[in-house]
Amino acid sequence: MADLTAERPARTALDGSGPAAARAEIDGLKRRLHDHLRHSLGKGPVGSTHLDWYLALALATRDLMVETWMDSTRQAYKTDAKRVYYLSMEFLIGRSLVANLLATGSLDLARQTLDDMGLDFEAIRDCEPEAALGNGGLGRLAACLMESMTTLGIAARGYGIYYDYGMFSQYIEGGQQVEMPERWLRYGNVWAFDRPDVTEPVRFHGRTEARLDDRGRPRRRWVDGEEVLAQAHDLMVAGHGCWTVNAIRLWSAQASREFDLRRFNQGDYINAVAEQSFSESLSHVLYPDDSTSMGKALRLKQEYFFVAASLRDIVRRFLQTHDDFTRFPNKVAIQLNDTHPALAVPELMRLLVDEHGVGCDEAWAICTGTFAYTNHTLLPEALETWPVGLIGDMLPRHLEIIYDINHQFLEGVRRRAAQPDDARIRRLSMIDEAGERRVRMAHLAFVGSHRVNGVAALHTELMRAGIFADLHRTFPDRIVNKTNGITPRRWVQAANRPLAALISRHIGETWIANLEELRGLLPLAEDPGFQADVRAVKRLNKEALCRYVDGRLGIELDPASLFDVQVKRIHEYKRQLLNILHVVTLYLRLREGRAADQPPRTVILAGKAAPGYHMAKLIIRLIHDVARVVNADPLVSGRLRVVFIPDYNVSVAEHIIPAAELSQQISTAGTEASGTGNMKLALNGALTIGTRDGANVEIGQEVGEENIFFFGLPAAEAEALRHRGGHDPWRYYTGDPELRAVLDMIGQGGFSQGEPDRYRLIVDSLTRHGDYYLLLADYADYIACQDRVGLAYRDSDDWTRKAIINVARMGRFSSDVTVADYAADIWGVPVRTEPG
Ligand code: 26W
Repeated sequence: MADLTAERPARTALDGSGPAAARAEIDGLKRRLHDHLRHSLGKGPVGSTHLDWYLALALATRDLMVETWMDSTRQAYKTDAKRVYYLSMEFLIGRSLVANLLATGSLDLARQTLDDMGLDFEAIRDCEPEAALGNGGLGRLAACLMESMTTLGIAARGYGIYYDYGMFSQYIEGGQQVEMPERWLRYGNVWAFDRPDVTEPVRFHGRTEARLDDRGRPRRRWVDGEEVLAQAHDLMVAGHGCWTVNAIRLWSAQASREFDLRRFNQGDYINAVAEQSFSESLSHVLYPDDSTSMGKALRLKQEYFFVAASLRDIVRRFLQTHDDFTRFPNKVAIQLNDTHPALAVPELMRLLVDEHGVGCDEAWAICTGTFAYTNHTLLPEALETWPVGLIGDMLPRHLEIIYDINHQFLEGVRRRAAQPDDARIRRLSMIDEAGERRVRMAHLAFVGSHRVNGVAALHTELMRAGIFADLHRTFPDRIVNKTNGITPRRWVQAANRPLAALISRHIGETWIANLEELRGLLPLAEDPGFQADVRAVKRLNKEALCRYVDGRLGIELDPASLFDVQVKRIHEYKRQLLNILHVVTLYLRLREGRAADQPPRTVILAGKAAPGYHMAKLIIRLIHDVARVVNADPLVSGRLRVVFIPDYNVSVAEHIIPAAELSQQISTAGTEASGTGNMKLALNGALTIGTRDGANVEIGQEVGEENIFFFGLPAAEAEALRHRGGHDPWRYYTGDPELRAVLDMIGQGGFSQGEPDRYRLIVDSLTRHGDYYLLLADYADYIACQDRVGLAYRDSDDWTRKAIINVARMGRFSSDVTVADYAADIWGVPVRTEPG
């Protein structure tokens, strides 16, 4: 068999121009590393650590990107290109070294140079702290889209917050999640250019007053209150081949000078310093919750903080080359990543009307021509609303503007309506008047945008029929679909080197920038030689994961067993619990000798629970208790293992995903907006067991029903069962002896000896409290489907054939495709189709 780890030549190095040229490149990089070690880090080679070498290599790589960055910026100015601004509270970037080495074509060179110096590339790579500035799907999507925008040559910029503490680290103690803060910036950040000279003042509180402008027209303005400074930090993002480099500009909070002086002059030095650090605490920490909108004032403050700084930056850049705002929507597109930046709508209105003297109607046309909004969730508890009182106190002028916009909007609806319909007006309003009055951020974002998109076809359909039904009737062309995607650079080329090399050997290398070319693998699906190579790649990746798990957890896994993987945030709607019900079912069957036809299986789970989400944390504990009992039972040894890999993040995902064979995407149909892990896993050759939810539906359409394992109620039926009553979980419990045995074992302490009630809450939530996510309704079909999976796995040629078809048909889930669609349909910007 061919050498599967062999790497293709790179653009800049070791390109076959002979051993002398290769030598010269290696020597060149060595010199640059030593140079950085000495002049940037103040160290000599003796006694330098892995971290020092990481920093030196990262700096040398950064040097390769800076020139392109300057070029890209100059080019955008020269052509006055329309710019795309992606506003997101979260950018879940992960590590950057390997991604940037690949983009600059210097990964092979770096490896060989370090080898040559007797240094361990992997150990050095792993010194990089994780840029975990996000919770999960939404933040990771932002990172993938930024990479693809850059690859496609779009003049794009991300805007967000430079949190001191990103996502917490998850430790497991006694089977339970413990959260620890992670100071990811403790060694500085090589990839960020800190810009103490680029600051924007951001005001909070104060009051509004009437005034006359220079032409005597009545205006309002926002005065007094307190100011915080937003300071810029620029993270470079390289596109594939490093033909374009863009930046993500993240803001940190600094106490303002004016604020300092006022307090210090009052003579209270100590308290003044204390207050200073209070205002700087604004950007300290990412809210680690993606399940509920908690309504904390600090969160609202963060939202306005980064929106206000970003918009000032955007407007200033626009005014450098334009004298008035008429062409603003032709030159600026602003994408709102969920409602978290929705205050951008009233803020841009305020800047235009109050500060730049634009008329209200014109300003509104500019706003709606500029903004577009992406919705990422249908879960009612995750939809943001903020109390009117809180906004009025923190942002008094914005509340006035929101009321004005809402008034105009509802008046328009009334005028156009054949007959008045107060209930409809109440449903459309940006203000929820039931109980404490609250601003509905989704309505604000929707009305202020010219396009609103869902992130998978089913999700978009459900938006039109459900939460946005009334708005959709009012603006029938506004909601569009933009199915999510993932960047093949990080998720195959970097994470799965052996698979990338194998693919390139057969169809050349251009698939990396044009993922649809993977279809070229289809004829090979039947080829026994290729099947053997694909299997060998998977085996290699599984063995690597075994070493990783053994190294981190001291648990030995069997690389010959079926690697069954569910990795994502822990949430009831994602139904990790259903997975566990299957594990326990299989366990009981194995103990009773009733699963002889099933292959050995390793069930791998990973994911974080929001710190305040009790049920999710209890599920993590149950996973550990089940793992402990199952893994220790000699009766099932060699047949079933369960492992929870702690602290799931982008880097951990890069270890797990290439080794997965079965991808579990089992959310209750109608609850997962899209999912992107489903795409990563299928693209790496895992088969999916899933519900007809989110992008699973489209994955099924692409790979064909015979190459995916669907089960469970479809969204319409799930919805009908749930909301029109009729779901009687008790009936399933009493009617299915196997299910009953499983639930009894969990509920009566079978996995929690000494504390039989530990999982009472879980079992009761299913059997007695309505089983909101319909686990029991889907259980029997899920188990039957898992049985089919097990049998299918035993025919390893056919399984591999299916896996190849999955890989070959995943092209449309490249984030390049997603971005090209946003560019054409929402932003109105051209994309590059050829490199360079
Ligand atoms: C306000 C608290 C909060 C914070 C974040 C609520 C909800 C969120 C996000 C919308 C949760 C999220 O990450 N959604 C995920 O977005 C992905 C990218 O579009 C989708 O693939 C996932 O299906 C969706 O759950």
